[in-house]
Amino acid sequence: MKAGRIKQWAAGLTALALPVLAFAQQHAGDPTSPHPWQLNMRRGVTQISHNAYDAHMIALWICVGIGILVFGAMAIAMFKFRKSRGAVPDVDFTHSTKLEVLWTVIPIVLLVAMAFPATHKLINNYDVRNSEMTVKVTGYQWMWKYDYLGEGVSMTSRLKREDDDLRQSGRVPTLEADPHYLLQVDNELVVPIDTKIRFVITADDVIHAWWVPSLGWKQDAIPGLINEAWARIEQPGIYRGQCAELCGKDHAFMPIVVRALPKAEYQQWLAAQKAQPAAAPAPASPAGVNPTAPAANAEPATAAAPNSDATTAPVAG
Ligand SMILES: [Cu+2]
Repeated sequence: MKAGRIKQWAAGLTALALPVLAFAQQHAGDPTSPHPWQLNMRRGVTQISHNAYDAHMIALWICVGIGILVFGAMAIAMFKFRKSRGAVPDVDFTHSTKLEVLWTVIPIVLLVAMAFPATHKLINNYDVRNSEMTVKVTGYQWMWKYDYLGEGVSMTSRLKREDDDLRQSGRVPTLEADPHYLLQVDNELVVPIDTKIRFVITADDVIHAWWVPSLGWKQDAIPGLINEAWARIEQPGIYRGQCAELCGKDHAFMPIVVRALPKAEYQQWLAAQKAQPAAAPAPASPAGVNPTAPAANAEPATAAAPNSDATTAPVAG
């Protein structure tokens, strides 16, 4: 009986300690990509993602405080005033006005205190003014099309051939052999860092959603509607994401890969794209959209990138 109770207490305390683990993980590993047993959000590489992370941490710690108070009070009440100690219930007690006012006012104050910074950050998320470039993202069943507006550069981006073959082969992929299984594409979205990029997002058939966690947002791609979002990426690297709206049988197989390059390298890449003979960028024929140039120029950023993977770059052929 006694041993069982100790076990219960141990389990309870372990559960309470989980947020501490999450806190400890804040500074562990790569902040831009997930790792096994990660409990907490990643911090990401844009101001928007940092805002989301900060708002999440504030709310988490307030919840931890409330949890300790509430479960602590319950534990004390159950332990100190238990029947075996001869505790007698107070049958005359009905309510306490003071307490009721207190436990109404405190949550209101907490909610308002959290709502103010959260609203401020949310408004900032949708402020696409003063963008330096615009990328149009169009969702298709089952790939993405990227148009660099005003540059005359377009490409489609679909699941990397090797991953597609692997998923249909019946072979079981492993983390060691295929670290980015189903998160690799033929043509990556190449963008510059330290640049306010406006994304206009739509779809051509059904509703999709463009989601790269490290950028800090997720935006629906809806046929006949243009949604906006923006990002200013702080460090070069490869950031992976996925379609986040169930869009049909291959919903799980339309990943997103963003390759952020230093400005000069991005300009080189863009120039190389423009120099390409105008291959018709029809979504039906992604093979015609120069897979060699981005890979070749992107190579230097791979070396500098914190979460780089050299295997992704040379997709050519
Ligand atoms: Cu989709």
